[in-house]
Amino acid sequence: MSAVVVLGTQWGDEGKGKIVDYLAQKAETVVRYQGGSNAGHTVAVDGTEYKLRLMPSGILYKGTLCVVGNGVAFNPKVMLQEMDGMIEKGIDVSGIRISNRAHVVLPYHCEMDGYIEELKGDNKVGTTKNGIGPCYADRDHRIGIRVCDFIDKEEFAKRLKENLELKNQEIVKLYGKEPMDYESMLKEYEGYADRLRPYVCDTIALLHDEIKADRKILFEGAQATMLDIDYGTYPYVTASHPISGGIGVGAGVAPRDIDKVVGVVKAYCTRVGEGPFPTEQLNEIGDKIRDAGHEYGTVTGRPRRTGWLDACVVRYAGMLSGIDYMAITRLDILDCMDEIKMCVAYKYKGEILNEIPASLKVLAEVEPVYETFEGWKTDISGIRTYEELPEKARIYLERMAEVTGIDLGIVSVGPNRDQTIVLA
Ligand code: 2SA
Ligand code: GDP
Ligand code: MG
Repeated sequence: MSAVVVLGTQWGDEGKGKIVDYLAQKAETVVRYQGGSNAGHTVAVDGTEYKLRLMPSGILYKGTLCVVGNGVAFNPKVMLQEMDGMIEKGIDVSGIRISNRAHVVLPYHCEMDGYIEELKGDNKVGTTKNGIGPCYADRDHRIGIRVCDFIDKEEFAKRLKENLELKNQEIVKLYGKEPMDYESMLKEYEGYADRLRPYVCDTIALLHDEIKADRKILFEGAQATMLDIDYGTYPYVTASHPISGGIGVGAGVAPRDIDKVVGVVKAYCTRVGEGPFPTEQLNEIGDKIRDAGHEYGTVTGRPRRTGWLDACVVRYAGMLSGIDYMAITRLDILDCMDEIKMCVAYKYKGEILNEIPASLKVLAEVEPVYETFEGWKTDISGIRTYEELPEKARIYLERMAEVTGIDLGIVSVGPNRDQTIVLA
């Protein structure tokens, strides 16, 4: 087994960072293939928490290659802040490789992300304002600036000038805001380019060499299936493809070279930002889960919306990404619950639905069909084998596997590396 994918099955923040870090012990290369600094992956090692945004979660193992693929919306400023933070903590960053084909997030993307949201008013997506949508939109309009152009001094100066002239028209005329200054932006970003140049390469060729050499590669999904631009709850989605299919376009690696897909499933469900969430609990249960789980955005600090596990969504994720097994995280957060519910089907106008509705109008009206489980009401964070888990917890997990049709592979009972149960 040489290429493994780890991705989110819900609306993000499932604990992908922890699972990637756990599996990265055996990996030689960890690759990000989509998203950008909107991601907030938390890894806890020996009591220290690392919050990673653009940096692949393999960085904490010495000697691991950490690849930022061509599908990533690459923010040089955030990358350098993260690198500096790592260096300060004594972590080696020499394994970072940045794709020369990735699109660069520039300050006007972040500004415009905010302006567009403002203009949308009540219809806003609830973005992280990291410029992700505007950066990918420029790629699709074929005016984006790629890393290969960014590190080419002459080319960058020229392209930034052309782009900023265009963007300033939009900023002033459409959004009624102040134009942005070319000279200072050029100076600042030329400085970033100078520092990042040594890390830039053709990551497609690099990954193909790795595959040929049968080296162990881990692909790290950011955001999650229900935030996929095509398969998620559009338009309340991000602008990339977190599903396993995103690897083809975001890293240049063909489907046949993927050996295993791991779907990370939070034992309950959260969402940050706007959009439908059928199992949301806008009540004291939701508050209890948020408090127990400290559910606040890693990047923005926003309180996350909380609710019961939606097995329909996880089953859908399994289908879309070909998930081989689930890594269930944060089971320990449910320790305090008297009873736990799981949505096993959707009802719409009295009928059971067989698929996730494309129409948000329908999705907003579906009625979750719940099964209720007794809570185990005991601290499971110190348990290290599946057999030792309370029977009530095992019943819940096994029903999850049954309804989703996906095997259990890992159960996580705490943020630390050792709080991980691997099923035989
Ligand atoms: P964007 O910024 O354009 O990608 O936002 C579009 C939608 O995607 C959601 N989104 C996320 N959802 C959960 N977690 C994310 N990362 C951070 C975290 C978020 C944070 O780890 O907590 O700090 O708030 C993430 N990134 C994007 C976003 O909420 C919009 O619904
Ligand atoms: P990601 O974006 O999917 O990587 O998830 P986040 O890092 O945004 O949020 C997950 C949070 O849960 C982080 O603070 C992790 O350290 C933490 N975490 C991961 N797995 C577990 C677990 O099994 N139990 C507990 N209590 N925390 C966990
Ligand atoms: Mg997160």
